[in-house]
Amino acid sequence: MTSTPDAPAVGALSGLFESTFGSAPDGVWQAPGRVNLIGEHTDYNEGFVLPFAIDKTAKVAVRIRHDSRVRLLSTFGGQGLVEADVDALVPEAAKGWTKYPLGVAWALQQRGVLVPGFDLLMDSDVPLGAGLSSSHAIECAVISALNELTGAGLGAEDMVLATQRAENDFVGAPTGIMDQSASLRGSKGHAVFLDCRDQSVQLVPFDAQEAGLVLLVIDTKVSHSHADGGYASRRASCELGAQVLGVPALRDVGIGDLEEASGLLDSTTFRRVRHIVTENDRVLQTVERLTTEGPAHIGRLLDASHASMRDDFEISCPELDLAVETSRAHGAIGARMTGGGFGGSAIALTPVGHEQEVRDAVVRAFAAAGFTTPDIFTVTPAAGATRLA
Ligand code: GAF
Repeated sequence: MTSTPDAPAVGALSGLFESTFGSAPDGVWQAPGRVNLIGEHTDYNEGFVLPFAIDKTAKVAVRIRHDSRVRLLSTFGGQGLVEADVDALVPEAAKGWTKYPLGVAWALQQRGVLVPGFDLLMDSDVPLGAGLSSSHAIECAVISALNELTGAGLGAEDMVLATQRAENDFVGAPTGIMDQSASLRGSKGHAVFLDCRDQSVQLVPFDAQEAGLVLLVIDTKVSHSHADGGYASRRASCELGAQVLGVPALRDVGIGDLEEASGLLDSTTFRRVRHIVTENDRVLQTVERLTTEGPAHIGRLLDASHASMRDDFEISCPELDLAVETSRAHGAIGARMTGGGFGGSAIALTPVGHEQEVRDAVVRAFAAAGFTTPDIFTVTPAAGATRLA
């Protein structure tokens, strides 16, 4: 066994696996959730994103079986032991968290990988439904395990595509490739600048602390699901926009093309397109500023990104807007909702000296508005998926 800083957690998970399934796991893998610094809904438009992996992870202990049975247990979710037959997996039939590991097994099969039965125990401290990609963390931990244990030998790019297939065609959420890429390809101290057209990655140093800042995550507790209609309808608008404008994807529309586009598109589709086009530009500007000047110089871009999602893409909600506005009013240098929207979390880039003031003000504002008390914590870029034992 490899010795890791997570050794107690790994030991506990292995012990529970052994007492549940009768013998030790073949190994333990973990994969992180993510925060997206900027670049929202640009991934499925073949554009640019800048997420990073966080130090909240899903962990799976897995043992390959010699038959086709799958036995799944998690430390949360209250589903108890769930059984399935790996040779009879049916898209959209699985319930709760088990659809993610079963979806990964199914997606590997679709690529021709022979997946035997397996026993799997999962634990996770990525908050569920908080827009921090808890589902992709599970999928990335599972694919890391099954990729190794089946000898499939997929590289990171192919694991990203397989987990996307699991989400799109097994779970039923028409998501892009950002979250898996952050979880599988993240690196401590860096944001992952991903070109979603060719999956090329540049790791961009992001050290808020060095700049006297903290990045606060404000989990609004408004839970969301990308299998609901809002995400799919935004994606459909983008596809319509690209079709009318005669481009393969909105990535191919520049800021200079927007004036002409406004005459060709209905007003809602135009605003959706304008968000994607300007957001791609903001990602490129953020990378440039992080590289040349540092995190203290990206606040205005975060603010503009939020305004664009609120007004043009219309994926914010009153709780996210309140978190962003209150953070800004109490000293944050930039704030925006992060992730797919319709709930989940906001981020606020805040000078260390204002951290407590922002936290207190947001909690007070939520109470005054009658909203559920938010959960507020700091994040820093952490390592991507790895084998722990
Ligand atoms: C969700 C999706 F899973 C991502 O692919 C991405 O589209 C994001 O919403 C919005 O940027 O997290």
